[in-house]
Amino acid sequence: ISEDTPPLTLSERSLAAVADFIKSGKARRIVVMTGAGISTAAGIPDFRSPDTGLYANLAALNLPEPEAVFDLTFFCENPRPFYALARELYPGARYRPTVSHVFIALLARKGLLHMLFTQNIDCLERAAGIPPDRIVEAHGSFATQRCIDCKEPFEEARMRDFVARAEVPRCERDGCGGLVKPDIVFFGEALPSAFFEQIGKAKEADLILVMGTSLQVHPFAGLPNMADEKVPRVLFNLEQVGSLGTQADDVMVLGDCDAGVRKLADELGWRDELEKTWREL
Ligand code: CNA
Repeated sequence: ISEDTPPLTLSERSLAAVADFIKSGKARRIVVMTGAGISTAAGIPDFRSPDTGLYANLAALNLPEPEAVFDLTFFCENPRPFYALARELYPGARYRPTVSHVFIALLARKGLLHMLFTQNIDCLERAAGIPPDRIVEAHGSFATQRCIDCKEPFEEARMRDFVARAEVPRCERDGCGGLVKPDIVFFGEALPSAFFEQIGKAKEADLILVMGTSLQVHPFAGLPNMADEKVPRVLFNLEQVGSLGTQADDVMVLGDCDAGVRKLADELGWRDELEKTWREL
């Protein structure tokens, strides 16, 4: 968008104007859309960042292409690469929510979070205290797992042991022996029904915050385009992504998302509360 195109809703394209919009009470249904970039500060690598992303570091696993690690057909033939990776991503005491997670929890605490759509499977949203009924885990999570053949659920404690040893668990139901897979969405699998049930929330947004995602995976990537064009959208990301930056009320906060969120918290007068909540988590 050219610099002289005036915004339709905000007073200007800046974080200060976004904060004014929230403080004025005009943003009561904030919808947040997140990806792996909000968890990198917790020590969990994303997929696509050059050098540090998981895809750049999968060479050792001899994959035909990096995405194969989340491909169901490939998993059935060779589940080992997935379980090598699962050890890195598995939720647990090892990882702590980031400032960005806690900012979303503050939105919920203040009654402003309409819905969080996350692509992450690390469960850090819940750990940050965001109420489960405000979270759509669009790509599932590591919270549950089952046999891919007979669908029998597999016990969590046993799963944790297998993942810690990077070993492949097999269904223990009599005579089955099928591969066990966490309920995260692989390429070629349908998204959880919650995604489709809640997708209307993205249309109802009066402010959209997109954080730490390359918006490469569909249908999630379409979410930021579902609200009216007059709805302000803020991107907190290292790089420009999707259609962000093409609408009159798009505010681009390029750089580290925790740093961007701290700036917004400053403008809102929430910074002390943000830091205190994060420290005490
Ligand atoms: P991605 O494709 O790896 O993109 C990450 C995006 O975040 C990129 O645009 C980066 O530039 C950006 N980014 C990285 N670090 C930061 C930072 N500190 N501040 C701001 N921006 C940053 O990941 P997506 O989530 O877009 O891709 C979807 C996949 C990734 C989902 O299916 C996830 O399940 C999967 N994934 C999840 C995790 C996790 O749960 N933490 C980790 C790795 C991959």
